[in-house]
Amino acid sequence: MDGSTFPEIRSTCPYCGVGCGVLLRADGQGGLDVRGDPDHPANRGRLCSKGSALAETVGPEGRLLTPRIGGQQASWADALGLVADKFRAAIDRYGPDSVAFYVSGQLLTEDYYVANKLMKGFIGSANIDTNSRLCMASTVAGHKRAFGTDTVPGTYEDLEEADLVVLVGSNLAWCHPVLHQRLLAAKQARGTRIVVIDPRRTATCDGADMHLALQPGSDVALFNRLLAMLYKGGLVDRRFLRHTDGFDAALKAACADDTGVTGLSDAQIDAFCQLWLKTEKVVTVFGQGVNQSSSGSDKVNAILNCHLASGRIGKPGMGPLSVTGQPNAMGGREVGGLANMLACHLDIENPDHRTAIRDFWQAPAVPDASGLKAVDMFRAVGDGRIKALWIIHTNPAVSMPDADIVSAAIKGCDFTVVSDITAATDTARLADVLLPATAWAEKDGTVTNSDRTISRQRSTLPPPGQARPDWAILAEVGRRMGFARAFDYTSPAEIFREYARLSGIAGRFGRDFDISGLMDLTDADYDRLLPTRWPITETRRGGRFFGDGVFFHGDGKGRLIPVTYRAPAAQTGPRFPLRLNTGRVRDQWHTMTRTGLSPRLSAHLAEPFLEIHPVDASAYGISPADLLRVISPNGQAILRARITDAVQPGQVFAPMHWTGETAPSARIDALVAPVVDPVSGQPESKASVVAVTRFPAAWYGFAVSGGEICPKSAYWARMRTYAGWRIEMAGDVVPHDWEAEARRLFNLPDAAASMISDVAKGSVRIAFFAEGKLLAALFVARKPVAVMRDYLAGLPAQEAAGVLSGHPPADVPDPGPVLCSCFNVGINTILRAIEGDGLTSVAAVGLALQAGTNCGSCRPEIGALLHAAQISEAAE
Ligand SMILES: Nc1nc2c(c(=O)[nH]1)N[C@H]1C(S)=C(S)[C@@H](COP(=O)(O)OP(=O)(O)OC[C@H]3O[C@@H](n4cnc5c(=O)[nH]c(N)nc54)[C@H](O)[C@@H]3O)O[C@H]1N2
Ligand SMILES: Nc1nc2c(c(=O)[nH]1)N[C@H]1C(S)=C(S)[C@@H](COP(=O)(O)OP(=O)(O)OC[C@H]3O[C@@H](n4cnc5c(=O)[nH]c(N)nc54)[C@H](O)[C@@H]3O)O[C@H]1N2
Ligand code: SF4
Ligand SMILES: [Mo]
Repeated sequence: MDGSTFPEIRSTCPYCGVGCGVLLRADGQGGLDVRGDPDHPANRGRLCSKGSALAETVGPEGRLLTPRIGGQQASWADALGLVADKFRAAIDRYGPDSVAFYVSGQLLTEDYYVANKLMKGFIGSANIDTNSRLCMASTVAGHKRAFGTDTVPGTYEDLEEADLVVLVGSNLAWCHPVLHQRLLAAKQARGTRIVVIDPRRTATCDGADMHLALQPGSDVALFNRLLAMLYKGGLVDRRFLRHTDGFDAALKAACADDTGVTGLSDAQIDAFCQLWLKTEKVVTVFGQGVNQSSSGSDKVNAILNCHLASGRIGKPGMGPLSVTGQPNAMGGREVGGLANMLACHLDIENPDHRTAIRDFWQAPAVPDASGLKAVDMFRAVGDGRIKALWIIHTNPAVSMPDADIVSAAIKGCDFTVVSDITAATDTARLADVLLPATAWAEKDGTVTNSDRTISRQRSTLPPPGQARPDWAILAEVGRRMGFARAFDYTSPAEIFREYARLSGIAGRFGRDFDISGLMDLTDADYDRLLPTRWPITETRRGGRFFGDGVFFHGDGKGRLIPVTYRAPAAQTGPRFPLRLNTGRVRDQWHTMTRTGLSPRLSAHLAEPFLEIHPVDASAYGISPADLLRVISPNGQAILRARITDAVQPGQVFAPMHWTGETAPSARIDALVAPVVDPVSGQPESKASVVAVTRFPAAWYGFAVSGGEICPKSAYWARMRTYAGWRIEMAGDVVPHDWEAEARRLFNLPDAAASMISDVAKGSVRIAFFAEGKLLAALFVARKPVAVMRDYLAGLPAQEAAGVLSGHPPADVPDPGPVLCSCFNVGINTILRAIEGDGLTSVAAVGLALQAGTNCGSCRPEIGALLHAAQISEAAE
């Protein structure tokens, strides 16, 4: 069939919580055309670099195609029979709390609903927790303390109506790029002021008016000062405060707090507070710099206190806005995916809520106490209390703090099931049973984004192999465990209707989450469902919360919570002098199982790294591109040094994305201590303590290859390219025969080789050819290898006679690392245009090179290059 005859299907991007609409068209050969949906309210046609590259991630590569038991291919009947038997046996022998599910904010609502119903209603335990514990738990706890429910008061439109937007612990430019573009467009249109509060200078700072590089963990003290200033400035909204309790106590705590801990000058703090005070329409956006902290819930409430005290909440252009990470982090919270919640924002501690749920599900048992939260759950796996564990749609062997201990716990568990789309992940390698799930483009269901908008994901591609949707796998296990009627679902629409009906009951308890207006959707209605913001009832649709002063605590009032600064749990000292911050890069998604398949996305930052300040680098004798050994009390890593003043002295930053599959010595969570916020149970992923030394490499290597590379060295990190792979390596022992080593590395025992070596310099260069075309090339040196990587990465399968020089022929300029991944434009190309043609604006760079003109995700980085060029010109 001609590709153009396939219909265009509306769906939602499977990455971040912005929840952009996409239009998908199957190309008839297993591939997909993807464009932004101009009618989706979240993005109105825009996509970021990750969304634009979705088509490169849907192929068959790496997919898990059949169930496996003990590594051997198995039938669905055998695999599911075994799962049901093992869970049943553990429950019968050790009780319902001896089993656990660890699930994900990337599950669709329908998948999530079934998992939660099976565990909390039918197995009768609350031991279901989710990776949202590592992500949104502090926000959930903060919202519940202040509002009585986990409610996001505002909407995305508030960003466009605000006059001041404060971004706290959020690298919006890289992590929610389309929302960031909406904000920058608003700035251009109406002069919105933007303040970034982040210990690190990020791409988000490039579009900001003010950057407060506070000390890690000190946000509470900063917002406490703001609360005190609101009071002193007479800006407390007394009328609104009548709808709340706790102002006096919160103010007292705030006034006693010490802003010295922020490391900011009084002038900086003053400038920020004055801006806040004099601007009525303020939105405070907060991300993981707030949540992933041992005082995360207090940080959230410190922010909410200021909005409540000034009455700036739930009105156009005003309010706190927690940006969710995963596409369905919100849906998971709504559905009760956390161990301390019931479905539809009902409370596990409330006997009436429990009874309502039990009656609705006709469930044998609903637990009356919270289950194990993620960190405690994996502890219980480790010490044998959990006998059977099912991990769905998440990769905890990489992403949990203390990842080495978590991996060992999973490995040691009596029985572990992993449902994934990818055959080889760090977690899948530890499973007893592997179950193949259908992936994003193959499945149907709904997700809720950061502003409560529910959107459909719609299947566009056929499932490969024997893959099945997550809800169907869960329901089948439910049936096999003896709950035939409760899990007799045949479609996601049916699950959604049941869920919408349950939310109506929650609504009658006065809960916020009520989508009962959707409970009578026919299958056809569900298929057609347009993006809709909840609540959705007979009397109410979407809108904002709390502007009217109505809250969800028993007395109908909101609460200000007294909070005071607490330092991060781990203290730096002589043994571990540096504070380790972790987070994300622009073009990779978490453990890279999908974005890592895209050559386009893999070209932006091709290696794991540690950002370290020049002052620390010189104190530790570190030069650019050195490899560093990074040690914490919990584990260690080897990372490439990036010397930059984007981080402060005494602080270092590393990305979270690399894994045993991509760079085994760079799994950063091996170093992160499993300390949590006492209220939310969320781990402190951003404030570990480490020591750094040079890794004493005897040799450094860089290689490109058209085929798989099988590295064994102490350090390696590999990435996809259009021509195959590229890899960085280093070792502490020099192989005695480099040609033999290279043949092994590339699995090319017989290929024709050409080689240059300079024994005195420790330099070796080997290339392998077949029929005049390059198969693979290896470059080795005693120092970090100086070759033009981005040029070499394109050479496999080309006639590349000059490859061993490591540089392009003189007339071909080196583009440098890719900055604009849509049009494949490198940094050097952009710099040459800025300098050579005297370009002074992002728009001019776009006109000259196209860079930044499609998805726009690289525009902040182009801005930074322009800025740096202007500074250096001024200095000349
Ligand atoms: N490209 C990309 N985008 C993503 C994802 C991805 O993997 N890749 N993942 C998605 C997910 S699940 C999530 S949760 C979001 C996360 O989105 P963000 O929260 O924006 O991302 P992070 O990089 O984790 O952290 C944000 C910032 O917090 C800062 N920070 C660290 N400590 C502190 C502190 O004490 N105070 C303050 N104020 N700031 C601090 C860090 O320096 C960092 O710049 O991104 C989503 N979007
Ligand atoms: N140090 C540090 N650690 C962190 C963070 C940090 O900032 N710093 N951030 C934390 C946060 S906020 C988050 S959200 C987590 C994310 O961490 P994870 O959830 O562990 O990371 P992902 O790579 O998104 O894992 C998703 C898995 O699901 C699989 N998958 C994809 N589609 C499907 C599907 O449809 N069905 C099924 N069954 N499987 C599928 C993928 O192949 C992959 O293995 O990491 C946390 N860990
Ligand atoms: S901002 Fe990017 S990653 Fe997030 S939903 Fe939109 S296209 Fe997907
Ligand atoms: Mo997240």
